[in-house]
Amino acid sequence: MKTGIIGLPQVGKTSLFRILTRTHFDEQAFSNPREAHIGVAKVPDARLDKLAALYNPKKLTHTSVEYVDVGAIGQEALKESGYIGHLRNVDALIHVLRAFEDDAIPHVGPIDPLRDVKNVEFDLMVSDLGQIEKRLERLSKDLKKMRTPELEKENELLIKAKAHLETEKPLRELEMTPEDEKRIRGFMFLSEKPILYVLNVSETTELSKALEEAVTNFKLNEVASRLNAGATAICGKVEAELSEMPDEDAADFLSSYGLQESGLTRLIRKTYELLGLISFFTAGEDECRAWQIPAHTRAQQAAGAIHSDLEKHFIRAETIRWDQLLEVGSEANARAKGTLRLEGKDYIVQDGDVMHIRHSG
Ligand SMILES: Nc1nc2c(ncn2[C@@H]2O[C@H](COP(=O)(O)OP(=O)(O)OP(=O)(O)O)[C@@H](O)[C@H]2O)c(=O)[nH]1
Ligand SMILES: [Mg+2]
Repeated sequence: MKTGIIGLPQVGKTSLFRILTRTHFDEQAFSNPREAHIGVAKVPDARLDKLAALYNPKKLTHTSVEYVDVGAIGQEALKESGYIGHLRNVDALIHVLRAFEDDAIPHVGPIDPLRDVKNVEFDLMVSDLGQIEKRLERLSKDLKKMRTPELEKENELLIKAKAHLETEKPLRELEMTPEDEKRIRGFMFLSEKPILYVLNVSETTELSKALEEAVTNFKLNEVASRLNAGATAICGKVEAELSEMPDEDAADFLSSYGLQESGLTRLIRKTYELLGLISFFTAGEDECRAWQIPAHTRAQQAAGAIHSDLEKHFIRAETIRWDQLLEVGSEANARAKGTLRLEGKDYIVQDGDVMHIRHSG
């Protein structure tokens, strides 16, 4: 699962990418503005850390998400096949918005994140519209030669999508039947991808308050409440300093700003939600591990995330919520107390379940 980092020029996309993925490229790698940077971020999970404290495993494995940092967005960039190709391939978007004051870093006009949201959204929609028009032209030719039900349905769907875009609404706000969703997936439309608006705010002494109130203060509540959208705030400058510190110092540094966790942790967690992912755990002395699955996955498919054999030969999943397991101290105790559940293949796995898959063969 990949998340693309987009935004206007010089808003802090690459700085954010670097601290998210803790990648230390040499400057050379960043010299070509059209080159995409791809990196992986470990998904922090305090629940998994607590399980690890109980089991003291030889190995501890978190889940991860991939980020792609592309150059500044704009109608010109969106005409380049390399640029657009990178963006089409992501599953969700993070839109970084300039909200920090710094006269040394130029920005088009005054600081106005809501205006920037609208402008970039517009560019995404124009790009999708262009693609739809091309496909519709092709379809009208094909339909003259041969009318098949599938072509007609596609034609109908694209006409609907076009009308929707023409009212200046992104495709992520278009409600579709599951069949149409499947049909539209192949186009990888940009305005269809779930989006998280990230305000990059100035450093202040009362940063905790500033971050909490940023979405409201910069008037993003409305756009963030729309279908498949969300918003959060981060202070890139503070995060950059944090990422250079040893963990002990980081905790002190955070509390000096009145913060409990790094904005990065929050941002990665939000990305996870945006992608519609949840985690279940396997725990033991050898390894404690988080596994990522889409929300609403059945137990048998979830077992497949661990190994395809476990899915094939699935019998039952011994299941317990992570905090219940911590409370009783071991799976054996949980079994004795009756809190360890035996779930069948159709059980919908919940975020934070600890599972032990029983299988034949
Ligand atoms: N004051 C301040 N400056 C920042 C912040 N984040 C980034 N910058 C500065 O803004 C400039 C641009 O940062 P980048 O991270 O390269 O921005 P970008 O969005 O990747 O830029 P392009 O890829 O060129 O569009 C750099 O000089 C950064 O040091 C921030 O939170 N506060
Ligand atoms: Mg950049």
